[in-house]
Amino acid sequence: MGTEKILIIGSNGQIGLELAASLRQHVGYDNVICSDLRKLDFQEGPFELLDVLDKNRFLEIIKKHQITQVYLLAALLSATAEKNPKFAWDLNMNGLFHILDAAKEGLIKKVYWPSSIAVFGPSTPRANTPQYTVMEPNTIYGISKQAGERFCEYYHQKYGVDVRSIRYPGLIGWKSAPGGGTTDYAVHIYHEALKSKTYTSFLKAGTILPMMYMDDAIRATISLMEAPAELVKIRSSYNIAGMSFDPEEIAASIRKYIPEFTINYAPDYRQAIADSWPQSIDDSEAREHWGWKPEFDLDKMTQVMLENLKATSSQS
Ligand code: NAD
Ligand code: AKB
Repeated sequence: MGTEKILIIGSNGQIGLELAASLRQHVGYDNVICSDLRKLDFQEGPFELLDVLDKNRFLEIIKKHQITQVYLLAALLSATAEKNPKFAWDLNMNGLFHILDAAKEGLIKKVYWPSSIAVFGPSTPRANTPQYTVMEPNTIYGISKQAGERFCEYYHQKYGVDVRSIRYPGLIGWKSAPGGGTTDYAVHIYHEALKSKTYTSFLKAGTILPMMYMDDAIRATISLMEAPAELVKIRSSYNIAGMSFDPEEIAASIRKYIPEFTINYAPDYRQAIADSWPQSIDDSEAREHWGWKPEFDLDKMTQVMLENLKATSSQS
């Protein structure tokens, strides 16, 4: 990957901030260009303002920096997308088309685009959900991810585009604030555990969802992007798994470090979204094809999350 020039689109989000730091270590600081709708106060390194829906600006940036790879992270997540379905479809699909078309025209060599467990729906088997199964998503976010997967595979088969993708479960990290996702309760709970020792969950007790610590997700992403092309046998998107838990279990894990922590429940519209998703994921193909293996379980993640959030809040 030594001579690659990488553009991350949506680099200020939960994944982007961590991915940018890791990629800069892999390919060199100045070889990773971050881009987003706004510049952050603490933003360091090469950065461009970019709305991914502005195709001309995107083309200008890839030309200016001689970009070889694009990581497309700009999207509306599940909860936010339900509030504005038409815009969510526009952003999630047209952003992807701009990148895939540039790759089809030979302007960039490789594309990373994340899918989600949201591609599955209420008719999917919920336990140990296989790579290939019934997929009838009933959220606009899931529908856009499902369509995106089909287009990624189509562009690979018809035009030879080297596009790679992972169906992330709910991702949990301490470096950024929770976004507009249904699984984001599992990020927020750690912040509240430290701040007020109590948390009101918008998902009911017993709502088991697949989750993953951010470091594992970033490692999986870079490992898939660095894998030799012949090992990447799935060009829609790969299932990967880390852990599965419900709000009671994450609360119990937090109580190992903060014994007085309590959890309450006030389920809202996000409950229906969570109820349509799998509880656990079978990631055999990712393990077999490119050697995926998670490193974090729930308690290890809780320890790292609480330690780092505590250290960050004492600095501010
Ligand atoms: P996020 O909401 O934290 O970040 C998205 C970033 O995209 C933001 O910084 C936002 O400013 C930027 N953005 C929005 N519209 C844009 C536009 N028009 N042009 C340029 N930038 C724009 O999301 P995230 O959690 O970092 O997720 C990134 C990707 O990973 C998304 O495709 C999401 O669907 C996928 N994903 C995330 C998770 C998760 O748990 N975080 C799980 C599955 C899949
Ligand atoms: C969300 O909850 O929308 C995301 C996801 C699982 O795609 N975290």
